[in-house]
Amino acid sequence: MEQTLVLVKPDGVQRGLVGEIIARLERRGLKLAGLKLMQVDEALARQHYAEHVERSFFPGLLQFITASPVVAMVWEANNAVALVRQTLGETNPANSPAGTIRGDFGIDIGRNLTHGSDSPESAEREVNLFFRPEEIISYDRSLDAWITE
Ligand code: D4T
Repeated sequence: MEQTLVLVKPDGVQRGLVGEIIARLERRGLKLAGLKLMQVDEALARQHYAEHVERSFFPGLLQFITASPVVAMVWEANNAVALVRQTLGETNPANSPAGTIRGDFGIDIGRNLTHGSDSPESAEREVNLFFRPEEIISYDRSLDAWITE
């Protein structure tokens, strides 16, 4: 089954939105496969955001993501990457419809509460960056037949 990495960023943790964000992904029907509170250091932040290293917002992004703990999660579903990004909303909360996490709780692009992998290839890279294999657990849920055909 497809996996994706979700981060509740420092703003989401500080604002007490961890439970709300997890609840929305659970209610959608996605399955939680990994979860931890962690402090992102500069080395990990640089790896995670390597594609943005030349961008003007990079220094601020680095400062923000390392400023306070994040909650890192692995979620599973068929099409998990796309489903999660739809549930999170657009990168810029100002463009995110109400009903999405960023649309309901965010204002600024630099405080967009969450991260979700943007492709299955990125998801594999990012899951391996944030989790050791033994930290990801595969298990059956008895209600799966009521969520997927
Ligand atoms: P993340 O990676 O945080 O889920 O965001 P996205 O995948 O949706 O968006 P992204 O990679 O384009 O941006 C990464 C991160 O940088 C912040 N950002 C982005 C910013 O502060 N200013 C900007 O102009 C952009 C484009 C927000 C998300």
